[in-house]
Amino acid sequence: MEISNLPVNALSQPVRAALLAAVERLTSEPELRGGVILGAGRTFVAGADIKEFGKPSLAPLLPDIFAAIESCPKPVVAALHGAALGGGLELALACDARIALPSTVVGLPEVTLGIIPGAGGTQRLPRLTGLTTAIRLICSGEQLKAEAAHRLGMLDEVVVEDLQGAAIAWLNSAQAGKRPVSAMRVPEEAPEDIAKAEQAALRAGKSRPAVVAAITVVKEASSTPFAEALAHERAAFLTLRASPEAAALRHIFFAEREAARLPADLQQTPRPIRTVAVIGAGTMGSGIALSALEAGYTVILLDQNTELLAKSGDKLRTQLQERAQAGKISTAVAQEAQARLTLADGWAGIALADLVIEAVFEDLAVKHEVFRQLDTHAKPGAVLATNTSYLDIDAIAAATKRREDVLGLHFFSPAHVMKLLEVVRGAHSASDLAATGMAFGKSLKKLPVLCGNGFGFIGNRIYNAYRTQCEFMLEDGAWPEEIDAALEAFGFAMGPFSVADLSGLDIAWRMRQARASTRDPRTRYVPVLDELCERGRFGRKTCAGYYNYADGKRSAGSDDVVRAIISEASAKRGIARHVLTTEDIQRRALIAMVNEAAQILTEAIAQRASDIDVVLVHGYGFPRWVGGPVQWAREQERKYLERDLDIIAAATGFGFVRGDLDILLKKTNEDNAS
Ligand code: HSC
Repeated sequence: MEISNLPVNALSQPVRAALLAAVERLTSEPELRGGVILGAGRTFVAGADIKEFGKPSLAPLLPDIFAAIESCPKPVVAALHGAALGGGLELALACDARIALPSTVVGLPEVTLGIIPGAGGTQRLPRLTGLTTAIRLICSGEQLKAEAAHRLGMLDEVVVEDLQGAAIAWLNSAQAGKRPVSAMRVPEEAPEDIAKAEQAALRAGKSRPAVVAAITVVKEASSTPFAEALAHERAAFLTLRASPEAAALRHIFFAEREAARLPADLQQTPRPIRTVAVIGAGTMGSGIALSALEAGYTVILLDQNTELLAKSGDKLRTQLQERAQAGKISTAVAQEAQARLTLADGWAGIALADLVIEAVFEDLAVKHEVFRQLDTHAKPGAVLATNTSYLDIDAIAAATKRREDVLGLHFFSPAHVMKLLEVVRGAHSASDLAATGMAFGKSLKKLPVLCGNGFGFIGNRIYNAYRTQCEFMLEDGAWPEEIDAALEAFGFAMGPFSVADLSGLDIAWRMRQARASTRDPRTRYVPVLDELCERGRFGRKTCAGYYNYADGKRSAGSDDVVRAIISEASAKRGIARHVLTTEDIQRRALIAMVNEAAQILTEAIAQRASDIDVVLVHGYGFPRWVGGPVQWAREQERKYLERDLDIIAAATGFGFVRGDLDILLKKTNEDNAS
């Protein structure tokens, strides 16, 4: 029985119908002695068809097909290659044996879509692995390589070749026979171990509804008859599937894939890249170098500070070794990557590079000096990329005689960890550069998002609007800890003032100073950050910023100095400080993001609304389960969005630009997938 629904053999309705028919044939035709289920193309089965989730379920349903496999009197074996995920793994668990290639990955990632396994996974997996492992795997959505899954009892055999032959051999072997997993008993485990697994899963999964439901239902595997527990699983699955959280997670799943698509005129052959030069051996440059080394590129790391260069070189070699020890890469890859790294302290070193990425100090004059050198030393046709996070790409490109080769590649820190990459086209960037930047990003296993050139591109521009609104709220009456707590309660990984203290207030201070001459004095400007910096409070690194860090951890609230600075700012502006509720804070911060997102779309800085969500979720700690600011706005009543826009318009005063909500709220074809 070969499942063929490329590219990933999702179990959409026609596939389910064909699979059930095949099982019925196996049951009824006497000459058939057993069945093998395998997937066509590059993978077994990636699960249920997520595109069907917004619509009513159509028969036959997976639980019914799996019941038919179990009750078929002849043995059925699943032959797994590529991925067996979600409903794909549940299908395999309904079979009598599971055989896989070593490269196969298996898992139940449903919680990442805001749901739980709905076709028996919560009941069959614990019968093979025990409750503690099942809780850990189902609540995290972790995907395992075949060997690891075999050790846990999820697979019967891992074979290095001839998967189909191995499956047939199993059917012909003495051990072949019916052994439905549903008839097995869950292995005994100590109640305190189960409780520990439960607590750990809740902590890691932030007690999201799918995680809570998964724990309840998985535990039933050892206490409730199979059929009854299966009915509870299905009910929980259906409730969760209909929730806004699940819709948001589906939205971001498809948005991530959509972000990779370029408009037709930019779908060009990428320039070949083998050697990458990184200019600047600081934290960002080293992180980019590490990513490129791991992806197989030859890397030249250049810095004129020879001491820093040597230190970074040593650190990179150590990091590669550590990543091999942690099993993230193989020892061979680590050794080979070390050999591909060259350190250079002079510009001549970059002559061989196909791509140069500068990651030097964020100052236009410094960038100009670098790009003048690139003009002289880089080979013709090399891509000249800047990692600037908010400067004008065209202004940077003006320092070269080859503006067409200049591109923005905005990495996020730490660059070897963060998946997001903004690929920024300048006005003069050649038409093959977008494809080159996107392909390079994908080769680093990043999530590249195409952006137009404009202050802060997509992410920093929206974050800037959000942070500015939070500063207004400081002046209006809220303390830093109230704003942080409200936004953390909404789901942000960290509130804006905690983030500012962590990244260092001096960076924002320098940027403000650089822009001071262009700031219209009529615009509302909150001087709190400048005052803090003038007193040497740069955040965590000086043990004081918006908060105190004197004893190593963040003080619960802001101290008297900070409160005095804020109160003085309010008084100077003539504001009678007043209470802002958690909801006031959340809505003002979010509408500021939404308003900026609408402008970004109008200005075509973002290709599509869903790209904005991808950027905010992956680069700025926006809660994935809300789906991003655009998805959030689409869940709100229009009249409240308009009301909130009025509130921030009044709070901002001079210079406020109201974004076009229509353009943002309109669902486009690509959004309709979810
Ligand atoms: C599930 O299975 C629930 C079950 O418990 C069943 C419950 C039933 C209960 C009934 C009770 C009443 N569906 O990622 P790629 C598309 S939930 C539809 O770029 P890769 C994807 O959009 C599911 N489409 O490839 C893309 O389309 P595009 C649990 C799916 O090689 C194309 O396929 N499973 C799809 O980098 C290629 O995808 C998961 O969460 C799906 N399930 O990665 C696994 N999966 O070309 C989700 C993919 O138009 N999938 N597509 O852009 C993945 O993690 C990855 O796609 C793979 C392949 C690792 C499979």
